[in-house]
Amino acid sequence: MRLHNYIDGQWVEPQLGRYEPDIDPANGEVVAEVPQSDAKDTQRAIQAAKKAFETWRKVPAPKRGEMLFRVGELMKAQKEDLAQAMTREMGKVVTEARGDVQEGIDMAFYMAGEGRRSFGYTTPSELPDKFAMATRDPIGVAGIITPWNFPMAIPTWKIFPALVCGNTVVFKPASETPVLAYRLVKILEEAGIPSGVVNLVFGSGTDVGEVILNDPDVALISFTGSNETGRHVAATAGQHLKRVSLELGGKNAIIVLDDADLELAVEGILWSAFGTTGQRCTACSRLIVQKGVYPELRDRLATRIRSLTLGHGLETATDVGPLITKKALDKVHRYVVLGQREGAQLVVGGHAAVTPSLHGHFYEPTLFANVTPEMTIAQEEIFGPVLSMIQVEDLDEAVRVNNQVVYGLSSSIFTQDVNRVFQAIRDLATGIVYINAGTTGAEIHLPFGGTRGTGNGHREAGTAALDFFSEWKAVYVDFSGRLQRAQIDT
Ligand code: UN1
Repeated sequence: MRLHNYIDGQWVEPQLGRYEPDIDPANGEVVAEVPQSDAKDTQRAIQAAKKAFETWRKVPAPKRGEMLFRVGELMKAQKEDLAQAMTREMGKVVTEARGDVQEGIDMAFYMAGEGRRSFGYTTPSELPDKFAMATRDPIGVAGIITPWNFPMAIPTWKIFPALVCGNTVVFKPASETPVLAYRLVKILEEAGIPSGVVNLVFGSGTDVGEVILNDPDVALISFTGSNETGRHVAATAGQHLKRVSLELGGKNAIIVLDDADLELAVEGILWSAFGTTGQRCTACSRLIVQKGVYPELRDRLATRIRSLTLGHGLETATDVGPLITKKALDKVHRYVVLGQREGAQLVVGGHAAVTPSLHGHFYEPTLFANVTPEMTIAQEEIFGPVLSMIQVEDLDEAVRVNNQVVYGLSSSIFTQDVNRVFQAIRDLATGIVYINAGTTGAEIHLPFGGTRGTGNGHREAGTAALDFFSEWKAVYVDFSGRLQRAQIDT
């Protein structure tokens, strides 16, 4: 299958006519051919979005919402097919791929409803015969730059609120997951989104991303990806005073206290650490354990990890799929080698998985014990199936360890003690906190995002997304028929 860009309502070839293969990471098969666009393609898309903004911003928000409702219906009808295409394209097991698509469906229906809400507020004026209100205004062209690990959910978190707020979109998906981006834009087209309102440009960060960041006609940038790229995005877009939302990953921890339900904790840990092969921003990569349960938890985890089945995500027996690329696999292994060199104890895993039936980028789910909070494997985001166990005395120390990383996306605590639960909620310095559940599984109607190195203070999803994708306008209506001076005529 050869994919095309979508510019001003037309499916078009990249002007240089260059294509790259999109590869199934579990078996190396070519899934699609992807356009390699350049600055000209990108500028055309930006100009189409700029032109469409003038009409789209005046379409009543409930009508914009109705289109998203149709998008949700279409996604629902194609859910299984989209999920299978996702597994083929980026490797996550199909049960999780279904969840990824479902997250997009949820976002479509939620944002469809925002078409009839998008609440502003009225407030009394300090002067008589004067009315005051604050409303949400559309902003302009939104540059949407998304990662490969949630190829459906993350684009929808950005594109749907952008649209319901009245902005138009230039969408540059990750090079690793073009098919899902293509399918999403096909659905938007089928749902009746007018020409130019959503534009899709495939290509590299240097050829396409840079143009989006630097073009003065792009007003907003919403980016999810690595910390390093995020800094570059912020610095570049900052030069142009663009509004920028960054979501840059995590080093998320699960805390297990002595009184925890260990069986439940083990389930939560396995799901959070090895689900999506550890390639979630919200994945758990640190386990902070109170000393009383440390040995038992380590042993129970080791047994369960050994029984996880690696394989193609479309096979029903598979628990853990491949990593996205060979480069990702090499990076994971470098961290594992470093962990051992720094003195951590390798309990399970620690190698690329080599079995005759697996030709993809598979890595054994890996558990380290005797990790100290300062070790590199306990500080840096690995983005793979590697879990590090740190022992602590009590909750105070657990919270300190949790908070001493540069990231602040999600955290979790397993305990039965309500007092310690509320202390944890207050003191864990992350944007998302789970009680008696793992670190993954955020729902779309709550704010998603993190503190410190995870981003730049914005939140996605929920009504927080509207705050990013709209501009507040304060409106004063004086019906006194005379000049009334605020702060003067008191
Ligand atoms: C991500 O990894 O970037 O909470 C997003 C979760 C999912 C979203 C993860 N709902 O794990």
